[in-house]
Amino acid sequence: MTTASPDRTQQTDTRQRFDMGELAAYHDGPALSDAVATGARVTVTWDDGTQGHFPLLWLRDHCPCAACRHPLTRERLYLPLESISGAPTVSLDDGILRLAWADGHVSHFDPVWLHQRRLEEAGMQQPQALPARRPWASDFRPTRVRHADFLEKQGEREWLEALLRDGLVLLEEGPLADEEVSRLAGRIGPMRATNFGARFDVRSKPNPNNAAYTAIGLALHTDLPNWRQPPDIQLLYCLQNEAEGGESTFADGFAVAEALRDVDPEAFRILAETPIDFRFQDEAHDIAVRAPVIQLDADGNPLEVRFNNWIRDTLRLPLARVEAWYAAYQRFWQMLHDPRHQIEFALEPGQMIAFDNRRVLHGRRAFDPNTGKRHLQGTYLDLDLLESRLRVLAR
Ligand SMILES: O=C(O)CCC(=O)C(=O)O
Ligand SMILES: [Fe+2]
Ligand SMILES: [Zn+2]
Repeated sequence: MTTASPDRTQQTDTRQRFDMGELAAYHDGPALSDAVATGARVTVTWDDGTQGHFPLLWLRDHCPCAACRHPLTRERLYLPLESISGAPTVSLDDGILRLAWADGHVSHFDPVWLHQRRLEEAGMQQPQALPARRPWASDFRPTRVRHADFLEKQGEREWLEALLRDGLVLLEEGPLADEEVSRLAGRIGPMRATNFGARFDVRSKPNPNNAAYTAIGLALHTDLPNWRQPPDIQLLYCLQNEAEGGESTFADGFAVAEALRDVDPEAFRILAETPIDFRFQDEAHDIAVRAPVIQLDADGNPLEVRFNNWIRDTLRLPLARVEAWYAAYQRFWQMLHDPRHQIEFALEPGQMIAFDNRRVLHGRRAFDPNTGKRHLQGTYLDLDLLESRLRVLAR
């Protein structure tokens, strides 16, 4: 430890650290014009006129120095278990907020970093804006991104944004190459494996353990609602689609749930408040969960739709509630399959459809395997990694 101008050394260090990690959000923004300690808080004023109030323990907890946040992993080291004794000395040091704590520790805060984290009286802004979900309008058509563009930063970003916003996006003009779906998925993150494998082939098979592996039509459904956490994102890459039939169908489960709430609030309430059983069984597995068809978040907005009639298990409900549950299910089923809500198109070889399996339902028309081949390759991804990828691309 040197005794010569420790402040100056720390200041230089601090600047460097502002380029890193938690402080990476070092964008343009207002400068600080004033900072004062007011009781157990620090009140700062930016030169755009905004003010922010930060409790002392919050500031101490967010100190970006190398002792409080690991300089390599960028993870927090400070543990906020002690109350702050004594007010810090508050000053502006070349535009940086400087707090000298009573115990001798010194913290520096970047003005823009602080501005982005202003604490509101109620509610909080999201840490980083991801595309907001947008319900499908009646004329909704999926965004299309060319395969060659997806391989560039800008195209991949467009693809990710459309997928997060609409819950569905179409990639096109891709190669007719085995495993192309795995290569594309690999750009985002590791494939999410299930009891059907990490990568699955959709075609009519001799001993199917799943309706998808036959030639029958598939009504709208979500995949694997019998899992506590069904896969978030499904990718289906079309390699062959010459058979008659086999058109793909999709519906925005959240938009239709909201439409159901409008026209039949009681049906909506029943589907949201009644857990039912989902279960898949074959030689090797027996995977089951009890959950409602429409799951709501803490604000009452749809968070997840579980809809798959093949693997809906025995309906175990109190006798008095059985008929009303079926009526609600029928209503939701009809609305989902209504042409006003359901879109339909044939996937072309070289196209890949990607969709949010916990929001958007998918299905297909029956096809006739005697008229030609139909072959899709599919996999799943976690939404966390899509969001991660978008944040990384936005850096
Ligand atoms: O054959 C299709 O188009 C879709 C099959 C399906 O539902 C699935 O693979 O999850
Ligand atoms: Fe499916
Ligand atoms: Zn510190």
